[in-house]
Amino acid sequence: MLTARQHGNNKRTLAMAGLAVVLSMIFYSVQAQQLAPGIKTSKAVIDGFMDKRFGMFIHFGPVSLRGTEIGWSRGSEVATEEYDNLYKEFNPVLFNADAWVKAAKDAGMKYVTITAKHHDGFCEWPTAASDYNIMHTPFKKDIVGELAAACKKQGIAFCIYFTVLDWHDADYPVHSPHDSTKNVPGNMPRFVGTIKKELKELITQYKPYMLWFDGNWEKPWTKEYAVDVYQYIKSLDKNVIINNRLGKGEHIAFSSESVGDYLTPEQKVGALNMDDPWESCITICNQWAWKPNDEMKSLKQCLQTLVKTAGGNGNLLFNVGPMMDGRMEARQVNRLKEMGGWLKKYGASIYGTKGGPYYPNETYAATRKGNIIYLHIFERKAATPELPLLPGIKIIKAHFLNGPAVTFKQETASPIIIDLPKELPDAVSSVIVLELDKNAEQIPVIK
Ligand code: H79
Repeated sequence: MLTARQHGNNKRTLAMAGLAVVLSMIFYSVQAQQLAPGIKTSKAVIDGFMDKRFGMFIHFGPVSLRGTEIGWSRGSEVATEEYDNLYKEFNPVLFNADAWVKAAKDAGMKYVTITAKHHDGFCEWPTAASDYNIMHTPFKKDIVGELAAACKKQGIAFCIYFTVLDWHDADYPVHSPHDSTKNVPGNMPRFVGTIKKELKELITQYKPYMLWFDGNWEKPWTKEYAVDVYQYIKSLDKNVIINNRLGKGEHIAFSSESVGDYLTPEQKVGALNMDDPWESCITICNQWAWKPNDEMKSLKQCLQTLVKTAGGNGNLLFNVGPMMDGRMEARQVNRLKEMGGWLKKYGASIYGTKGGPYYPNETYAATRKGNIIYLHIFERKAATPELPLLPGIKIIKAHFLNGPAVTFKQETASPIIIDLPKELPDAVSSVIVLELDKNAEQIPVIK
């Protein structure tokens, strides 16, 4: 027998369940309007991408003849007419796709992303969609195609950067980010047709592993176009990974405006996030495209950027801008090689790991895999640094990665104390392996 009160509760429960069903139906139909079910990139594919942790971004184009910023310097540092004619003298005769890919591999990078088309509209492959492409330069070689082939040959994932805005295309309503009086009505449906044609070429000819979209913030681009293009791409290759800049909204968080698989903080290390996949894109110097004497990051800055990114559970897409002759600068290639040297020794603490459980800071970051926490020490600020305690978890053993044992003290209710030697084994980032009695990947994040 039910009491009146229980009866009331049951009624309420039923009503709540009914409401939940209705809400989930509404949610489902909203979702269905956005993306047809079953076409989202699978978790297994995204997990494989996130395991790679480190990739190379390459910003290259006729603008390297001026050494100013790609896209953005058009109509500011370089007059528009001058910028739009640079392709006529673009001849990177020392371009060697194998050398670029080797630089990426020697750095320990697992993927390469090339600017097939930046905001200036120039296409680095022989597209049938527009004459403003590499075949109309004195160079006349398919940069995208040669790079795709070199990546395949050397066993590294090949990816394509493609912006959804084009200040050069008459159909696109915005013709300058610096001068809104140049805006025209344009013809967005036709423009979207053009980019679909270009994407079809890129996807079917070069089989990219990932597409890195950009330019989504300008007004003409809408979420509806993004959903349409996402579905179109997936009809050509259901496994291609797509960053969140195909959709609208913020780079660093998903929202109802988002379309795409992962978040894209730019020029900063993303915050620790165990739920959403993310990749920070950061330049080795300051400019995306090559700039003479651009200030280059130190090895310490480069490596700590990578370690903090992995420590926050993200990937790093590290950018190089090759010179107008097609070569990457020797000093940049050397810096990348130094990063690769570190990764050869300590790569187990980066590739295929998860970030956390500690938040990265200026002194240390942590990554984890199975029963291990990799503690990355940037600086010996104290002889016996303290770590927040790990409730219910026992550290069985501690040692430097490929190195000697580390002594430590762990008590139930106080911070973990690590005994550091007078000199850390690595000047840039030393890795301590903490072997736990439980799976480290299950530990909730500790502030
Ligand atoms: O391709 C690279 C940038 O060109 C592109 N995204 C990365 C991957 C990008 N498009 N827009 N933005 C970045 C944000 C705009 C930043 C700007 Fe600026 C600040 C534009 C003008 C001032 C950066 C700094 C570009 C020129 C100076």
